[in-house]
Amino acid sequence: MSNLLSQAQAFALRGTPQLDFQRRLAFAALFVVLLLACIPGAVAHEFKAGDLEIDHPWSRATPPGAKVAGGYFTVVNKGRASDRLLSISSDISDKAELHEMGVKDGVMTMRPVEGGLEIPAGGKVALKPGAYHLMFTGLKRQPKQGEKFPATLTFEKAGSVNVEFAVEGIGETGSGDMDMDHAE
Ligand SMILES: [Cu+2]
Repeated sequence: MSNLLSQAQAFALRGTPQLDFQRRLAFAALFVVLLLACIPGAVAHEFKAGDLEIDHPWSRATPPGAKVAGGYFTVVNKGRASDRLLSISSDISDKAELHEMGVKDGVMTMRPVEGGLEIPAGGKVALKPGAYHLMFTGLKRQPKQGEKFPATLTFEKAGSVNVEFAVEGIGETGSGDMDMDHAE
């Protein structure tokens, strides 16, 4: 018995130097991958439509009874011509609008963007809280944290592309769209 134990110890000791730098690096990399996988939204997902790349569409969980939810993503235009985001649709809501934030009479307001949102050639546009964003209005159900819901984005040149919005935590940005006045 004690002989077996010492054999095991000897084996373990002999094994230790084999955990060389490369192997430690591999373990460290694996650890980082696992860590990222545990953080909601940290793993990016992207979609392509022609020269456009749509990075990490995400939304937020909403409180019970909420009628609107925001939608955010970044569009990168790798082409030589500008394009234009014209419309958005999703089964999760009656309508989806493109909004921009602005200050009117000292009050933050949101209003629909007229004529679509230009995505300049070689440029990128970020839809994010406090700036351009999508607003899913007339929610048919509440988006739940951790799920993904499908939506279709339609661009003037690149056409329609199906994407999935990853739903993140309810307090993901601090400044909620819910607090803002919607100018109709
Ligand atoms: Cu809005």
